[in-house]
Amino acid sequence: MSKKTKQFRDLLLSNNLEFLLEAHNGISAKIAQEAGFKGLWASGLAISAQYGVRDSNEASWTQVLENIEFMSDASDIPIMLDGDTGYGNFNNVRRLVKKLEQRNIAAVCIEDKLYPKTNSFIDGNKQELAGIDEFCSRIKAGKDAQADDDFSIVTRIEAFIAGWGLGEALKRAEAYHEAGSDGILIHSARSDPSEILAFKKEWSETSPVIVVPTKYYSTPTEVFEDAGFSIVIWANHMIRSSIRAMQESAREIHDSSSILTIENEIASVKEIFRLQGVSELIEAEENYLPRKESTTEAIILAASRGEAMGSLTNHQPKAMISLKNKSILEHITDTYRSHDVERIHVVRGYKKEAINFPELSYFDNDDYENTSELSSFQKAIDNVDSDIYCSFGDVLFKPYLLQLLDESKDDLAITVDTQWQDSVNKDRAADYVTCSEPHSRENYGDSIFLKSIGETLDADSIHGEWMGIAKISSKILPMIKKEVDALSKHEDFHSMKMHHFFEHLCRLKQPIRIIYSTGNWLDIDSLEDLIRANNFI
Ligand code: SPV
Ligand code: MG
Repeated sequence: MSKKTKQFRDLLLSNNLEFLLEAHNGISAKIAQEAGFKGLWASGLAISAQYGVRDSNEASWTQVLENIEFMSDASDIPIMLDGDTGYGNFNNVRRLVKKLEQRNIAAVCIEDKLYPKTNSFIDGNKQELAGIDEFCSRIKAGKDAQADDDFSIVTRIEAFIAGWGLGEALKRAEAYHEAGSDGILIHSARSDPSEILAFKKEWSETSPVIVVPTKYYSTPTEVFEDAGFSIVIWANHMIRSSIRAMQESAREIHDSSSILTIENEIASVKEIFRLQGVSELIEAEENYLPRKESTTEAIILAASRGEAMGSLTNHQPKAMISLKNKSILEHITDTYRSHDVERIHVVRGYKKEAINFPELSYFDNDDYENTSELSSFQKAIDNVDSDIYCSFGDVLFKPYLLQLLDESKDDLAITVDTQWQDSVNKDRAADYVTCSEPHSRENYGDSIFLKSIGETLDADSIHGEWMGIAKISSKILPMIKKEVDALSKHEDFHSMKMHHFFEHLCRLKQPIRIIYSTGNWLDIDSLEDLIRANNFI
């Protein structure tokens, strides 16, 4: 893309009618660009309004400069600053031009009034015009100061605003043109375009002419096109639309003491992030920040079909069912990644070809139809040597449960939900546990261990339900592998689940640390669970 000064020059000199939209800060500049505008008008009125001050040079010129620096950084299209009178005499204009060039501003428009100016629509006919010669000195000094030949200085004639008429406007245009002005902005406060059309007719093609139809807004755009104007500036419509939107939202929130009714009427927080370019920062962090990679790897057991999901699993395993535009499996891997787990292994079985994310590694349990969880687990641990988290392809959970497991420092720890009676698994197979102590406020800080686990424990001995999430240290992995191997010789191995294995470890007196928690996980076994999961995410 060519430099912004050249882009603006091209707009000014193009044979078509071009358009600038007002913007008054970084985000409005970006929004205007995204709408398709090829250039921006950094309006003095709008910039002072967003600061909450009057368009009478109450905001200092360096405050304006700071603001348009954000606009320039937030957009790729050229900006013409409404530079008011140039903020003083020739000396101020040349310093302004230098500072604008440093900030990649393509053009400035200066108007032939005196500092401090006020907005042309406030008592226009009382406004004093600059002397022609003095104003020409501002133009000349600005042109001499610019380092880039393509930087443009547009001069704005206020003769109509001040009630001087066409003759004065033309006289001034001629003088400004002679002084080096790159184009004329002819301003009018009439509600019809008669003044600007009369000017254009006389001025003809001497230099490009820009108009600001704020007051003669009902004039069809073809009129400007047919008259041969260079640029139309829609000068204040972004600030006006945002004011209206903010007033309505503020009133609604105040009157209803709630934000519920406007939630869907306003931009989402995600949209703010998009406009701010948050995704670019996330990518940059990947590039620049040192990785705090966890050495713990994850194993997700996802071999089974999940018949209870009906036709949703005709062509894919349950773990691939979509929830809010992402598969259940991706939600789980996102959880691991948010906990900085880089290496994630998935044990596939049913319709394994449906799971093929390139960033995951896979072990296949091809005999998934005749085997159960422990066989899948075996397929994975035989190939892993680091600390591992283990969970299931149908269990969603919050990352903080991984943190709790990390804090335990035990070689084997599992998370247990104390509110097993409220669990969705209440009337179906669930992994109930009896522990060395039930959960209670009194035993906070105690190390509590598993005593027994199974689907058929007596209700009065149940202390909770295993959530399906475990952490195993690499220290005991050789023992774990050996014990799974030993069990695999057993004739019931094909039907063994993870709870059978943990029960086996309890018998061997291997401590299994219990991490009590409540909620924050969800087992997806039925269509109702799927609906619940939608809310969980
Ligand atoms: C501005 O947008 O600040 C302008 C145009 O100078 S006007 O408000 O019409 O004077
Ligand atoms: Mg202005």
